[in-house]
Amino acid sequence: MASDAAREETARGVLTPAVYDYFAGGAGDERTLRDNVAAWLRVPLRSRAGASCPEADTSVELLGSHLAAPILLAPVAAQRLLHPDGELASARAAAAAGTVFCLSTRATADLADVAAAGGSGPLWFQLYVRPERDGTERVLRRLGPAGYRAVVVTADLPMPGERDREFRHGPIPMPEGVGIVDHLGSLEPWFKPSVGGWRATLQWSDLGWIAEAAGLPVLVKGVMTAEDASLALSHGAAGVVVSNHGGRQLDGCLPTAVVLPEIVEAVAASVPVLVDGGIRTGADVLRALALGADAVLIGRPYAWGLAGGGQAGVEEVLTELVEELAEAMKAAGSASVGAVGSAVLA
Ligand code: FNR
Ligand code: LAC
Repeated sequence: MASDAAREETARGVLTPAVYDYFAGGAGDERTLRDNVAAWLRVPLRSRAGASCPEADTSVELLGSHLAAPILLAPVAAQRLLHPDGELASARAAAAAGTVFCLSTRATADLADVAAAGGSGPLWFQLYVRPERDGTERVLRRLGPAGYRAVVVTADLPMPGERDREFRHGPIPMPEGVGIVDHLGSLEPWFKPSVGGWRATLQWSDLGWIAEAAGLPVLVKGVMTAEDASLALSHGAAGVVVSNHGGRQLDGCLPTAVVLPEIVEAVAASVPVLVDGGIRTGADVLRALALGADAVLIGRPYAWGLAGGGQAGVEEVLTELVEELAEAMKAAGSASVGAVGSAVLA
């Protein structure tokens, strides 16, 4: 979006350097972080005469939910470092915009409080598997009764990547009364992004008991190859999220725009394929749809909106992106999301 850079600058002005670097940074020398954004621009679009498509409907059905647009809020940790309302504001903004808020395991608000704030809006929960299965199962069993509709298992963070920009600051102190929750009643008053603590030994076979404990569809996030997409499917995944964690894990790995087509080819006929990483404009969303994605997620763009303007700031980001997507669809001659196909691409 045209104002993404401006929002980032505003956020930078209100955040401490440690918090800004945590949200903005990536792994290594941040090649993948930069390339995620640049790669979408290398996917050329074909524009059609305007009169051929005067209106565009951005709405979609995704895993049983009707969404106003295929643009979801990605799981982003520790949102009260950005704004006092943190995840509650993001959940409200997503509900107002008619889309999904995916809550991180490493949140600063309990999953039930986020569900209460989000009202009837569709909520998903991102799972980091704790070292002990019992604690993970107890969290998973809370999701259905609280109103969550899907679990997103993040598979690309057995331990944090080499994030120099982030790690040089050390643990980040939380504001008074705020902490990282464990969704089981306790709080951690420091945010230690560099501490793993999650099960480095997550196995494909774990998807089975995760789905059973939650009683919800399970998506696997962090899929970057056709092989892993097929493995996820054969272990019962209801969808995959093509993601390199916003360039925060393996620096030098391919941008998501480049690997998306092979994953679409492998599994999109069977399950939804979502993608995130570097999506900044409605035209980027159109590119992802044309390459075969069912929906996209955004991370940093809404983090900057939250930092600068709370719930209204996140709503503004979503409204702008949906408007841009509608304009891009019309310019490319696609009246509906279902009509977006490879003919949109040059
Ligand atoms: C993330 N991401 C992330 N993913 C996840 O599964 N669980 C999490 O807790 C977090 N936390 C997190 C914190 C911060 C500060 C960032 C920037 C990212 C990754 C996120 O869901 C998503 O994959 C990327 O942010 C997408 O890339 P863009 O849109 O930020 O370029
Ligand atoms: C991160 C973790 C928390 O990217 O997902 O910082």
